[in-house]
Amino acid sequence: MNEPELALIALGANLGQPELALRHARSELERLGSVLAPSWLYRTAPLGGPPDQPDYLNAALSLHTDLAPQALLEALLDIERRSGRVRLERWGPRVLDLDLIGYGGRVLNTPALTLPHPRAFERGFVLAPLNDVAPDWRHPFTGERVGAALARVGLAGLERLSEHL
Ligand code: A4P
Ligand code: MG
Repeated sequence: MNEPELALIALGANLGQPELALRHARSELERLGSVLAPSWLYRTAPLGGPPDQPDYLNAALSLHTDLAPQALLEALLDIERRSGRVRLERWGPRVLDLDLIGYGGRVLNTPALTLPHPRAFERGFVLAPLNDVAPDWRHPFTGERVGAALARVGLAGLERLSEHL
Protein backbone atom coordinates (compact mmCIF):
# COMPACT_ATOMS: atom_id res chain seq x y z
CA MET A 1 0.00 0.00 0.00
CA ASN A 2 1.34 3.41 -0.99
CA GLU A 3 1.30 6.24 1.57
CA PRO A 4 -1.06 9.03 0.45
CA GLU A 5 0.89 11.83 -1.15
CA LEU A 6 0.36 15.23 -2.74
CA ALA A 7 0.69 15.08 -6.52
CA LEU A 8 0.99 18.20 -8.66
CA ILE A 9 -0.60 17.87 -12.08
CA ALA A 10 -0.37 20.28 -15.01
CA LEU A 11 -3.09 20.32 -17.65
CA GLY A 12 -2.88 21.71 -21.18
CA ALA A 13 -4.94 21.65 -24.36
CA ASN A 14 -4.96 23.54 -27.64
CA LEU A 15 -7.20 21.60 -30.01
CA GLY A 16 -10.93 20.95 -30.09
CA GLN A 17 -12.59 22.56 -27.11
CA PRO A 18 -9.77 23.16 -24.63
CA GLU A 19 -11.91 24.46 -21.77
CA LEU A 20 -14.27 21.50 -21.95
CA ALA A 21 -11.32 19.10 -22.17
CA LEU A 22 -9.68 20.59 -19.06
CA ARG A 23 -12.91 20.58 -17.08
CA HIS A 24 -13.65 17.03 -18.07
CA ALA A 25 -10.11 16.06 -17.04
CA ARG A 26 -10.65 17.69 -13.67
CA SER A 27 -13.76 15.61 -13.07
CA GLU A 28 -11.86 12.47 -14.05
CA LEU A 29 -9.00 13.38 -11.73
CA GLU A 30 -11.47 13.69 -8.86
CA ARG A 31 -11.92 9.93 -9.13
CA LEU A 32 -8.22 9.37 -8.36
CA GLY A 33 -8.12 11.18 -5.01
CA SER A 34 -9.15 14.52 -3.62
CA VAL A 35 -8.51 17.63 -5.64
CA LEU A 36 -7.27 20.22 -3.17
CA ALA A 37 -6.64 23.31 -5.22
CA PRO A 38 -7.57 23.96 -8.83
CA SER A 39 -5.73 26.90 -10.41
CA TRP A 40 -7.00 29.72 -12.57
CA LEU A 41 -7.20 29.07 -16.29
CA TYR A 42 -4.45 30.63 -18.42
CA ARG A 43 -4.33 31.32 -22.14
CA THR A 44 -0.72 30.79 -23.21
CA ALA A 45 1.36 31.17 -26.35
CA PRO A 46 2.53 27.78 -27.70
CA LEU A 47 6.11 26.87 -26.88
CA GLY A 48 7.89 24.72 -29.46
CA GLY A 49 6.10 22.51 -31.94
CA PRO A 50 4.89 23.50 -35.41
CA PRO A 51 4.26 27.18 -36.26
CA ASP A 52 0.68 28.46 -36.41
CA GLN A 53 -0.74 26.14 -33.76
CA PRO A 54 -3.54 27.60 -31.62
CA ASP A 55 -2.90 29.11 -28.19
CA TYR A 56 -3.05 26.71 -25.27
CA LEU A 57 -5.28 26.70 -22.27
CA ASN A 58 -3.23 25.65 -19.22
CA ALA A 59 -4.11 24.93 -15.61
CA ALA A 60 -2.86 22.91 -12.65
CA LEU A 61 -4.19 21.20 -9.58
CA SER A 62 -2.97 19.33 -6.56
CA LEU A 63 -4.32 15.90 -5.87
CA HIS A 64 -4.13 14.04 -2.61
CA THR A 65 -3.95 10.44 -3.74
CA ASP A 66 -2.91 7.01 -2.54
CA LEU A 67 -2.01 5.90 -6.05
CA ALA A 68 1.72 5.29 -6.43
CA PRO A 69 3.47 7.54 -8.98
CA GLN A 70 3.57 4.95 -11.78
CA ALA A 71 -0.08 4.03 -11.27
CA LEU A 72 -1.02 7.70 -11.24
CA LEU A 73 0.86 8.32 -14.51
CA GLU A 74 -0.94 5.34 -16.08
CA ALA A 75 -4.25 6.85 -14.97
CA LEU A 76 -3.28 10.23 -16.48
CA LEU A 77 -2.33 8.62 -19.80
CA ASP A 78 -5.60 6.73 -19.75
CA ILE A 79 -7.58 9.96 -19.28
CA GLU A 80 -5.62 11.47 -22.20
CA ARG A 81 -6.41 8.47 -24.41
CA ARG A 82 -10.10 8.57 -23.55
CA SER A 83 -10.15 12.26 -24.45
CA GLY A 84 -9.13 11.29 -27.95
CA ARG A 85 -5.50 12.33 -27.81
CA VAL A 86 -3.42 11.10 -30.73
CA ARG A 87 0.36 11.36 -30.50
CA LEU A 88 1.66 12.60 -33.84
CA GLU A 89 4.72 14.67 -33.09
CA ARG A 90 6.61 15.82 -30.05
CA TRP A 91 5.26 19.15 -28.78
CA GLY A 92 2.54 18.98 -31.42
CA PRO A 93 -0.94 20.32 -30.75
CA ARG A 94 -3.10 18.16 -28.51
CA VAL A 95 -6.64 17.88 -27.17
CA LEU A 96 -5.31 17.10 -23.70
CA ASP A 97 -1.90 16.86 -22.04
CA LEU A 98 -1.62 15.78 -18.41
CA ASP A 99 1.83 16.00 -16.87
CA LEU A 100 2.82 14.82 -13.43
CA ILE A 101 4.99 17.69 -12.25
CA GLY A 102 5.78 16.44 -8.78
CA TYR A 103 4.84 13.75 -6.32
CA GLY A 104 5.70 14.93 -2.81
CA GLY A 105 9.46 15.26 -2.83
CA ARG A 106 9.94 12.08 -4.86
CA VAL A 107 12.76 11.76 -7.37
CA LEU A 108 12.41 9.11 -10.05
CA ASN A 109 14.08 8.40 -13.36
CA THR A 110 12.61 5.47 -15.27
CA PRO A 111 11.90 5.19 -19.02
CA ALA A 112 8.20 5.82 -18.38
CA LEU A 113 8.34 8.45 -15.66
CA THR A 114 10.70 11.24 -14.64
CA LEU A 115 10.04 13.09 -11.36
CA PRO A 116 10.03 15.95 -10.99
CA HIS A 117 8.97 16.71 -14.57
CA PRO A 118 12.28 17.76 -16.17
CA ARG A 119 11.09 20.93 -17.92
CA ALA A 120 8.47 22.20 -15.49
CA PHE A 121 10.59 24.80 -13.70
CA GLU A 122 11.60 26.50 -16.95
CA ARG A 123 8.07 27.05 -18.27
CA GLY A 124 5.74 29.88 -17.40
CA PHE A 125 2.71 27.96 -18.66
CA VAL A 126 3.39 25.32 -15.98
CA LEU A 127 4.67 27.62 -13.23
CA ALA A 128 1.89 30.26 -13.33
CA PRO A 129 -0.96 27.83 -12.61
CA LEU A 130 1.26 25.80 -10.26
CA ASN A 131 1.90 29.00 -8.31
CA ASP A 132 -1.86 29.26 -7.67
CA VAL A 133 -1.86 25.73 -6.31
CA ALA A 134 1.44 25.19 -4.50
CA PRO A 135 3.58 28.36 -4.43
CA ASP A 136 5.82 26.95 -1.68
CA TRP A 137 6.47 23.55 -3.24
CA ARG A 138 10.20 23.14 -3.61
CA HIS A 139 12.02 21.57 -6.51
CA PRO A 140 13.52 18.39 -5.05
CA PHE A 141 16.96 19.01 -6.65
CA THR A 142 17.43 22.76 -6.43
CA GLY A 143 15.24 23.67 -3.44
CA GLU A 144 13.77 26.51 -5.49
CA ARG A 145 10.14 27.29 -4.69
CA VAL A 146 7.49 27.49 -7.41
CA GLY A 147 6.90 31.18 -6.64
CA ALA A 148 10.59 32.01 -7.04
CA ALA A 149 10.83 30.02 -10.28
CA LEU A 150 7.86 31.92 -11.69
CA ALA A 151 9.45 35.25 -10.76
CA ARG A 152 12.64 34.11 -12.51
CA VAL A 153 10.91 32.86 -15.68
CA GLY A 154 8.36 35.68 -15.94
CA LEU A 155 4.82 36.00 -17.26
CA ALA A 156 5.49 36.69 -20.97
CA GLY A 157 2.96 34.98 -23.23
CA LEU A 158 0.57 34.20 -20.37
CA GLU A 159 -2.88 35.64 -19.82
CA ARG A 160 -4.79 34.72 -16.68
CA LEU A 161 -8.48 34.30 -17.40
CA SER A 162 -11.20 35.17 -14.91
CA GLU A 163 -12.25 31.56 -14.28
CA HIS A 164 -10.90 28.72 -12.24
CA LEU A 165 -10.41 25.23 -13.55
N1 A4P B 1 6.73 10.94 -18.95
C1 A4P B 1 7.88 10.87 -18.24
N2 A4P B 1 7.79 11.61 -17.13
C2 A4P B 1 6.57 12.19 -17.14
C3 A4P B 1 5.90 13.06 -16.22
N3 A4P B 1 6.49 13.52 -15.10
N4 A4P B 1 4.63 13.45 -16.54
C4 A4P B 1 6.53 10.22 -20.21
C5 A4P B 1 4.04 13.02 -17.69
N5 A4P B 1 4.62 12.16 -18.59
C6 A4P B 1 5.87 11.76 -18.31
O1 A4P B 1 4.69 12.36 -23.01
C7 A4P B 1 5.58 11.37 -23.45
C8 A4P B 1 5.89 10.43 -22.32
O2 A4P B 1 6.51 11.12 -21.27
C9 A4P B 1 4.68 9.82 -21.65
O3 A4P B 1 4.24 8.68 -22.33
C10 A4P B 1 5.23 9.47 -20.27
O4 A4P B 1 5.55 8.08 -20.17
P1 A4P B 1 3.81 13.12 -24.05
O5 A4P B 1 2.79 13.86 -23.25
O6 A4P B 1 3.37 12.21 -25.13
O7 A4P B 1 4.89 14.01 -24.73
P2 A4P B 1 4.74 15.48 -25.11
O8 A4P B 1 3.84 16.16 -24.12
O9 A4P B 1 4.47 15.65 -26.55
O10 A4P B 1 6.24 15.87 -24.91
P3 A4P B 1 6.82 16.48 -23.67
O11 A4P B 1 8.28 16.60 -23.88
O12 A4P B 1 6.33 15.83 -22.42
O13 A4P B 1 6.18 17.85 -23.82
P4 A4P B 1 5.78 18.72 -22.64
O14 A4P B 1 7.02 19.05 -21.90
O15 A4P B 1 4.64 18.16 -21.91
O16 A4P B 1 5.36 19.98 -23.45
N6 A4P B 1 3.03 25.35 -24.92
C11 A4P B 1 2.07 25.89 -24.11
N7 A4P B 1 1.81 27.22 -24.17
N8 A4P B 1 1.35 25.11 -23.24
C12 A4P B 1 1.58 23.76 -23.13
O17 A4P B 1 0.91 23.08 -22.34
N9 A4P B 1 2.92 21.86 -23.87
C13 A4P B 1 3.90 21.33 -24.57
C14 A4P B 1 4.29 19.92 -24.33
C15 A4P B 1 4.66 22.12 -25.55
N10 A4P B 1 4.27 23.51 -25.61
C16 A4P B 1 3.30 24.02 -24.84
C17 A4P B 1 2.60 23.17 -23.95
MG1 MG C 1 2.84 15.31 -21.60
